[in-house]
Order: sequence, then C-alpha cells, then structure tokens
Amino acid sequence: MNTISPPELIIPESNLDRDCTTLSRHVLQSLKSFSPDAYDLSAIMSRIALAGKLISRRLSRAGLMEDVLGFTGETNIQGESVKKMDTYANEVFISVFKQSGLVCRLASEEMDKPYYIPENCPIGRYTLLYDPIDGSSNVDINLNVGSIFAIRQQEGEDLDGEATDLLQNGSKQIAAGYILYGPATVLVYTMGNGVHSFFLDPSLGEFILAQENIKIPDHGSVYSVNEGNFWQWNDSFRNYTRYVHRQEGYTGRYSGALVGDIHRILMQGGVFLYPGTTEQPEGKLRLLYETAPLAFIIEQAGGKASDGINPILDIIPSKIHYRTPAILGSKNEVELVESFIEK
Ligand code: AFP
Repeated sequence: MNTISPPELIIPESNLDRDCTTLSRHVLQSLKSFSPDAYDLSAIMSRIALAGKLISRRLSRAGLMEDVLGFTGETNIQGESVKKMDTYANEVFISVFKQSGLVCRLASEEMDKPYYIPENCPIGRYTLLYDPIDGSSNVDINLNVGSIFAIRQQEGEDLDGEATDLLQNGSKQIAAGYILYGPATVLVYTMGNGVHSFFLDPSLGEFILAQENIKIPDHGSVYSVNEGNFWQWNDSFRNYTRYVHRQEGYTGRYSGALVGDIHRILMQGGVFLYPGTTEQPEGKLRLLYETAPLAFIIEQAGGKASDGINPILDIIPSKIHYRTPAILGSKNEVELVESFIEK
C-alpha cells in the first residue's frame, strides 16, 4: 500500500498552535474553565498586556518624542523624584481599566492612596497592585526597565476607602507577574499554576507564548546586589559578600532595575538581594507591588523568596507602601544567604 506523506510546506500544527496562544487564551486554558471568573481574569490579563504594549511603544520612541524623558519636578509618596515615564505608565494602567467592569481599585508606587474607579466597583471586585515603571533611573539612558503587577480580590466593602483588606500576606495574590521592556518586551505571569512567559510580537501586537512552566535552576552563579551599600549592611550580608568574592564560580550582575535582574535569575539561576541598610533597615523595595508579586513568580518556578528570616509570601504589611528586605532566587543560593544571617 502506498503511504502518502504530508506535503512538506504544511506548517506543523504545534507551531501554529503556539503562535495562536495569546496571553488571554493561555489564561483560560490554564484555568481549565470558561466560568465568568476565568473570563474576568483573562480580560484583566489582556488589559495588563495592553498597558504593557502602550508603555513599550512609548519607551521605544522615548528619544524621538518631546516630553518623555526626564523628571516631572514632583516627588512621590516614597520621597523619590518622579520621572515623566513614571507618570505616563501609572496613568496608562488606570486608563486601561476604566469602564472595564473588572477592577475597582488600583494601588501603585506612584499614588499615596489607591485609585478607585467607582463605575467598576459594583461588579469588579478585583484590585490591581502595580509598579508602573520599575528601575526608572534606567529610562533616560535607554536601558531595561519593567512593570510589576499583582491581582487581589477585594474583601469586604471598603466603605472608608482605606483598602485595609489589602494588608494581608502574599498568598492572597490571585495572579502576579512582570513585563520586562528590554531588547524585546516579555511578560511573565503566574496564577499559582506555574510560571509562563510571552514575547510581544510587534507585527501582531500580541503577547505570544514563549515558555510554559519555567523552572529556576537550584543553583546559579549570579549574585545581584548593590555593593555600593556594603558598609551600610550588617555583618551577615558583608560576610556573605566576602564569601562569594572568595568562592570560585560566582559573578556579580546588577542593572538597577529589579525586573531585569530577577528575569535573568529566573532563567539562569542565582540570587537577588536588597538587604536593609543602617539608614533604612527595612530596605528599599515595597512588598505589595514589588517583592510579593516577584516572590510568587520565583516560588512558583521552584525558587525561594525570603526577607532573610521569613518567607516573603508570609509577611503581612502594616501599610500599602510597606517595605521589606528581599532575597529572591535559586533555592540553594537563597539558603546560602540565609545561612549567614544570625537569627
Ligand atoms: P527606581 O524605580 O526608583 O529606579 O528604583 C528601582 C528599584 O526599586 C529596583 O528596581 C532596583 O533593584 C532598586 O530600586 C535599585 O536601587 P539602588 O539604586 O538603591 O540599588
């Protein structure tokens, strides 16, 4: 019997399937449900992706347009000078959720208090927590920056508008992730069922699946920390740093943008540290929209995230802009850092 082999030019079904796996489709697939809740989460992720596309487009033209680079002249709630891109990106996230019926409140690094979208609140019981531009000092020199996000469900009515229900640990995150604006724009997310990455295809204007169930290696050669703070750390962190200086096989990498450093470590292993300093014992990074979402990603990928003593995901903040020291990365590398910390 003659067997007819398929014509060679036919695109393998698996390739087409991957090309068609957009972020929103992937969310529905991984939730294994077509329930209203699954559709809501898929729609929220699509809006986050839209924010990412808008920010990515503006960053790619930053040097060509007026009024993109530089500072606004204002100072945010953290006491940091606000960049024009910070303001733009913050407003983009708000704008994409207006009249969406999806998100009632947004809390970000750039806003003292959460921003309410009252018309969404009767039906949109979700809150978006985000850092619109992480590493904004990199913007003016055309280096990588990121956005970080987490989705939580609103608990209670929040009648006083204080959003105190957000002051809970990281296990309350329904989804979390980041968008890295590098040579390509990549979005990484988890909903508690693995970590998945998507590349922005500019010709389609869609985030297309790149890798599913990313696993962080247990070991890695990279340690990522601002060693300029060496003399402001306590002995534990100085001793760890001295150890990696002497030990063969370690190399330092630090970009000034957490998302880029974490992405490298997620893909290749290693450890990121932002310890407390004498001036700021709680460190610099904010729990609700920086370290907790990234801890969710790292732990879902099989890594570890701690403040040196407690898992980051167990920490209960006392305020929205609560800061915490952070050690995130490969399991064995985080444990090595912890072994230097006097409990
Ligand atoms: P900016 O967004 O204000 O530049 O801060 C970025 C960041 O929160 C984080 O992305 C970096 O890892 C860290 O701060 C860098 O801080 P240092 O300059 O103190 O090392």
